[in-house]
Amino acid sequence: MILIGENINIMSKSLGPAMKERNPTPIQEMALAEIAAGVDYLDLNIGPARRDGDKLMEWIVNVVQEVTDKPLSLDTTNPVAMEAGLKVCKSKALINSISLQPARLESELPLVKKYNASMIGLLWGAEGMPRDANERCAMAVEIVYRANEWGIPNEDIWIDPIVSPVSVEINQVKACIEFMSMLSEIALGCKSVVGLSNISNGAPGHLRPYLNRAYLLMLMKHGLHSAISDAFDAELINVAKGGMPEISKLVWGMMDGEQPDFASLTPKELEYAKTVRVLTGQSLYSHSWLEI
Ligand code: THG
Repeated sequence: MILIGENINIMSKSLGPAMKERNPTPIQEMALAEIAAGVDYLDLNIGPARRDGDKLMEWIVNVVQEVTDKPLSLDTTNPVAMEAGLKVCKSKALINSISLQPARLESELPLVKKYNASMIGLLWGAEGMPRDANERCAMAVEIVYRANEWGIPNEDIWIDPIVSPVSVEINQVKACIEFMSMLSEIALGCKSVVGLSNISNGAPGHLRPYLNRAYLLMLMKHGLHSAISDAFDAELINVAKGGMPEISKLVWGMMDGEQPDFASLTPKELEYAKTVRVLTGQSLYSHSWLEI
């Protein structure tokens, strides 16, 4: 499992202002802390970056590269900012992301080729978000076809099915799992990636890690290749690296229809089992799901 640290983003209360003021220290400290926590890539999320986005992306890539040579995932919807980052990126960059909107494909697929980058193919189409696993499959086939037309090989395409919050739409939560089980057959050699923390968006902060960890394990059952995730949840990192085999056995068993005897589970197993019931739609999400 490849982990992409999500923590350098313009929405962050401390790093957003540092980006605007061009203050490198907090960003470099965050980069080093994420790496110490065990991530493989750093996501640099500067948002839509409408004004001076190219200057900001060039600056932040350079600032991070002063302290590390870890590979970078460049996260912006501004194609001019994207190219400015690609120009100065020393390692093979991951472009986060390219969606199926015709204008985005035309402006960004050439950049993948020109800079020999990898790309996240975001399953977001002209009509917005896919509604189920089948629409995700159709979109994945389409984006791979379009990328191949530009000479981009499958191993450089990381498909992102778009994770939605469990508090919003359980059917979409299930659809991403189902899609992940189909991906290897429809897009041979492609990789997969999710924005894992999306699953717990809207949940109280202290409860978010439980959702993130259990959903990661569920996606891993179907061979998830990588996740953009919080670098500072040590248990999540452990799970991602295969460190909790007894918990994976429990979770994967439940996904195959096993019904564990809750009375015989350890407190840790119970956390995961209750969360899996919510994420599979067997119990309804509420902020108190762990207490029930
Ligand atoms: N797919 C792809 N890229 C993505 C996403 C995706 N990039 C953005 C996002 N989704 C993944 N990154 C984050 C980054 C931060 C948070 C969630 C997802 C987050 N941050 C806290 C918050 O907003 O409450 C803390 C912010 C802070 O540091 O102050 O939740 O799906 N390809």
